[in-house]
Amino acid sequence: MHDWLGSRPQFDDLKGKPMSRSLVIAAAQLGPIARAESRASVVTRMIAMMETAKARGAGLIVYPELALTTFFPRWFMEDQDEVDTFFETEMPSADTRPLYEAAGRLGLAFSFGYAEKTTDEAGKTRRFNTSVLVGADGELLLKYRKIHLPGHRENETWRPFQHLEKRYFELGDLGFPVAEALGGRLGMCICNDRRWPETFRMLGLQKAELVLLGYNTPVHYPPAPGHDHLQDFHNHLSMQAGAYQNGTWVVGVAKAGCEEGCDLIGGSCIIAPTGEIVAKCSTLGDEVITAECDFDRCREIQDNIFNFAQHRQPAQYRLLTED
Ligand code: ING
Repeated sequence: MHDWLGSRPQFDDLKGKPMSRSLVIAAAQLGPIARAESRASVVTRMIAMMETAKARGAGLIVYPELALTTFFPRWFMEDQDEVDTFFETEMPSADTRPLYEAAGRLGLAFSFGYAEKTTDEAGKTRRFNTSVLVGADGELLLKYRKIHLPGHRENETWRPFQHLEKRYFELGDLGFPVAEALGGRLGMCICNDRRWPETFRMLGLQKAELVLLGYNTPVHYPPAPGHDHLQDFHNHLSMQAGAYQNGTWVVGVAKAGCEEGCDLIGGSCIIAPTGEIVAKCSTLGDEVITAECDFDRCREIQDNIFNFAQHRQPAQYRLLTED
């Protein structure tokens, strides 16, 4: 019997680090949010899922993109005041403070997406599709603003529903940050970002060990209706590839179900650095799944098949970053 343990090059020496950098992660898929549903009602649903996640030993819970309201880019709205009713001007706010308080009571870090309206240092109003990672103590650990904004800017009446993210949000201006948090190196992206290999590689080049993302993905894609039956496949294909090709855990969380007449895919899942789905939602409603994620398993990929220092050839990829 070959002594594999003796002969195999040992992964990184973890001297001085905790024996195992494992974290139980909960993916908290949200079912539909009606246009008229209050933020307080959604927060109540989110807190109920925090309780469930805690009962299963989770230390982190991940919610979808734009988790506080219905997916409003599906409608053309000319009145900016009406559009702004879907945005948050402060975080936490009176509506979301209960979420922060519950996280503190339960000792849970949490991540969620929301529409951010802010004022920059020049006093200009800015609007982003944003996600945050918050520690159990309420500390902002990481913030990301969506870079790949899909859809279009004008009302395209041929469509059964719109997808006006290019109209309502600006290009994210924070890059693809990675933070040391919860015992690992964490990054975030949002929805359409997951379809672009550049997103995961930008995080992988910073040695991300966990990528958190939320999504609102309609089953029907008006420009290519022949692909509607492939939405679940493309969802997992994108995230599994991103995980494997960069040796990182990926948690992808849906806003799911029939929301204001628009069917959104579910399929929320937790994916290992090998690309394997280790936990997956099986409904289109509010559903919590959990998995124990060992950050050290990233070494199996990052130290070998995708050891960038040994095998990657950036001088050959110049085309990738040309405009
Ligand atoms: N939603 C969709 C997504 O990228 C989309 C938009 C759907 C693009 C289907 C292509 C095909 O999952 C968001 N919010 O980006």
